Amino acid sequence: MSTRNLFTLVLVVQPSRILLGMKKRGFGAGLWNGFGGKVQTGESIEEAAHRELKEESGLTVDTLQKMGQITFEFVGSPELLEVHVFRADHFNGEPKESDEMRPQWFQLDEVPFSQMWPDDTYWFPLLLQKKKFRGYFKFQGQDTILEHTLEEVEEI
Ligand code: 8OG
Repeated sequence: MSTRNLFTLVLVVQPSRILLGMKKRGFGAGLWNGFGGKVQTGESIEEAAHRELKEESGLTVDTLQKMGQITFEFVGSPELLEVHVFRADHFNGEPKESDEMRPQWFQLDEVPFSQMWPDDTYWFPLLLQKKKFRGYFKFQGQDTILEHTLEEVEEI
């Protein structure tokens, strides 16, 4: 039996730039990513997305758009990660460094894919075009994708 762990990921996108954070510790350390983490017992996925965004970037948002759902399998691990991806086009506050993340704006044509999770190359373009998607990636370690599927969907 495999267990499923729910995670959130929020990308703050403006007309010409995107906010990413350099992950300072833990899973994905050394990589640029959106803001997110594990959904806790008793909270909804969307509540978790707001909470993690605030904790890691200092920002709050009024509206999160559901953009995608990605399932990750890591060879040798019985756990599946189910990551719920959101996009926010407006935010309140100023990006602020946290224990976990150092935020930085990137121009949309300068997204640092070589320092991001390798699957991001596949689905980021959809997110930036406001296309909804569903994906599956099978990893060997943190660098190698053995298999993947990715489809655009009407509703997520
Ligand atoms: O709580 P923690 O920071 O460890 O949560 C992991 C975060 O990383 C969470 O926001 C989900 C996100 N994440 C993965 N895998 C991948 C991935 O392959 N690409 C991106 N962009 N984010 C990922 O867990």
